[in-house]
Amino acid sequence: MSKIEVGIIMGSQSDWPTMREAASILDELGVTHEARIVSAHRTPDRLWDYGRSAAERGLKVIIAGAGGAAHLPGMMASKTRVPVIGVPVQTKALSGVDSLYSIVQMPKGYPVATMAIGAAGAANAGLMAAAILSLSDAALAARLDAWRAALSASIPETPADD
Ligand code: RP5
Repeated sequence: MSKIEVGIIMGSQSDWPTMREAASILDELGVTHEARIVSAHRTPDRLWDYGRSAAERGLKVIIAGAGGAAHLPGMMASKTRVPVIGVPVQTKALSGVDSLYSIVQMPKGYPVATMAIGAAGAANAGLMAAAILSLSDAALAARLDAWRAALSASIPETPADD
């Protein structure tokens, strides 16, 4: 079995409909990944164990999604040098602005690469992870180039009437 390169973690089962956008992009691009529920508040020991073992397990990128008081991406970045991409999950109460603010404003020393709120952010997290891995994987770089070219080709030049 090939080694898992990307860890997708999220604070709750309720984050999965958003975070599976990242998983689906990684599937399309043939990047090995795993998905785990790891809550900063409800399962702090699981967070610690995941962060402590991430590098030695060979993970190259971690995508971390959370909503509300979204401390998971930042805490994970504090625990491992594996690059962390943060996805602010959209919330009902504050539309995900709370999640964004909780993730984006990290103190100097422990960066989190923060994406847009919601599904687009999760998909872009998958693409960003693939771009990072492409730096040392020519076959993946070619697949990512083809994915990007196909997206461009799918955009019509002129708008259509309904
Ligand atoms: C956060 O609280 C999770 O990341 C989730 O976005 C939010 C709500 O969680 P649930 O109450 O739906 O489990 O920790």
